[in-house]
Amino acid sequence: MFHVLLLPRRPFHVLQAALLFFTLVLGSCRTPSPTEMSTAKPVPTFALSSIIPMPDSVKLLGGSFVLNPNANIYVEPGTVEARSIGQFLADIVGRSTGYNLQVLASAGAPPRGNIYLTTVGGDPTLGEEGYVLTVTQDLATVVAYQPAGLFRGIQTVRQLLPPSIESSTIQPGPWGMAAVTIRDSPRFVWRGTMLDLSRHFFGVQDVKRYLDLMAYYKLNRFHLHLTDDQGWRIVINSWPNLATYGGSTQVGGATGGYLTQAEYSEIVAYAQLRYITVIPEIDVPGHTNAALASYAGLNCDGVARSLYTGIGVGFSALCVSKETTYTFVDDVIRELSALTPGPFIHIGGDEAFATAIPEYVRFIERVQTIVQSYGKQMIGWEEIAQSRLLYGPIVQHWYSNVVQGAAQQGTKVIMSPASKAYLDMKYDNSTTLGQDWAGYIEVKDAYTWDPATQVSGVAESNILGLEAPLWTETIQTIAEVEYMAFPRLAGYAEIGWSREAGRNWDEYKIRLGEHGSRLTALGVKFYRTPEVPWK
Ligand code: TNX
Repeated sequence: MFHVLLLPRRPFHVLQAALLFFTLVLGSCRTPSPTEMSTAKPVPTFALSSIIPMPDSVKLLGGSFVLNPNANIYVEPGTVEARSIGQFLADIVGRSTGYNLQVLASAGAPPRGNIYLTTVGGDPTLGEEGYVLTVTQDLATVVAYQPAGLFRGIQTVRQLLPPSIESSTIQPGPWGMAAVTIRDSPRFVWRGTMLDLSRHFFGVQDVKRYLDLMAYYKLNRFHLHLTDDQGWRIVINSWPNLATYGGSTQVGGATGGYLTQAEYSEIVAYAQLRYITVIPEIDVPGHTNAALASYAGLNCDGVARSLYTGIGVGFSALCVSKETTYTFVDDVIRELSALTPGPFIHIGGDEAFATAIPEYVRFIERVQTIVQSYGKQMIGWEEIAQSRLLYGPIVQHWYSNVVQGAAQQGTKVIMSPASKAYLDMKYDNSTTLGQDWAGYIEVKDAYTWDPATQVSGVAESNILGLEAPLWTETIQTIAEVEYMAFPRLAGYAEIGWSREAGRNWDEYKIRLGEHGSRLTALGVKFYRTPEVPWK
């Protein structure tokens, strides 16, 4: 049996749908080739049915590669990053297969039966994250221009293997992959999610778990909402009370917590190994009650506020007319910039209802010079577009059309429309967690929109990509984070990565259904929407 599928870059039409069906249904129970006849059971293979986000082009070659107990992973000699990417794959595959895969060096193609990761011959036109994955009966090879592309490519390798490859305990094989050629690169450079550590605190282990799940879907931006009215979650050495006092509670009044600078750095390093950039957010001038409680001098009346454990917004404000406020902002941004290798600092700027608009505008204009002075690119929620923005900032859309003007003047936009991309919105009226002020967001609603047509006047060329924020007023545990994020986050990942013209809910929901068993193997207790035929 021999299928050739080239997807998508062009509308998904009936013929492709028929071919896909043929592949999905028959691809996993095809006639064994003569060489496989000797094995006891046929090797199941997964191809198009199992990859999220959908790659740019997939060509099924017929036949399969079987990972055997003596398989290893080969990389070019002397490539430190490729070696650590190989180890990442070896660890995952090793846990479920029980095989002891070694990462070995090989100049040129290794012996048959192995996995090969190389940047030699990588195609620069596929960009930093693009890759070509070729699976034949002999070898599984990922070639990429940059290590980031190798890392994205091995996520596809994981998804070509059976779902039980994700299990943390040894599973029965066989471990087959469909023979295939995949050429792949992302549509958008910004494919992110945000976690709110302030309303409820999540520590290093929880954050790492979230990063692992992001990586599986090829996401590359992790926005950490580190401060808000309910808690300040990162140590700032020059203002120590922020964390120790301002971080002591959370929504509902339970004990809060904070990241030490070493823990923050540990998160950044863990993200880096997954080719994910961390964007720290310090939300100013509103959403600052925790800071106003920690230091009386940040208040215009010089009186420290009480700690806040409710879920209201818009009531707090730094005293924008006091010089102390700018010393504070400068110190915080200086320390955060030094800890953050990524080029971005997010300064919040949303819902500053307790600051008069002209003062807000001036405040943001001054803060941008502080961010600039530490060599970082400023990001802010869409409200900052009211200010005269210099130095090429990035504006994050969430609710209004205020970004239109800025976009038309060349400011880049991240799309996080609350009614489509807020992971804290309930799925439907039976969801017990979450909020509903922006509406319910069922899994289909989360998938069926396009960032490039969401706000009129904000076109594809104005957009860096999308980000799905998870606000945690109602979310207390990592299991609850996972329930709200999955399966919607897989859909956002596909919106960010795959070509719009090839996206189609009826086709996607089949692949998502197949990911039910993958998410289960990963230990994710996701929302089993009735819209999807789960496996
Ligand atoms: C609006 S979106 C907020 C957050 C809340 C969220 C709850 C944005 C920039 N601000 O402070 O947590 O709604 O859904």
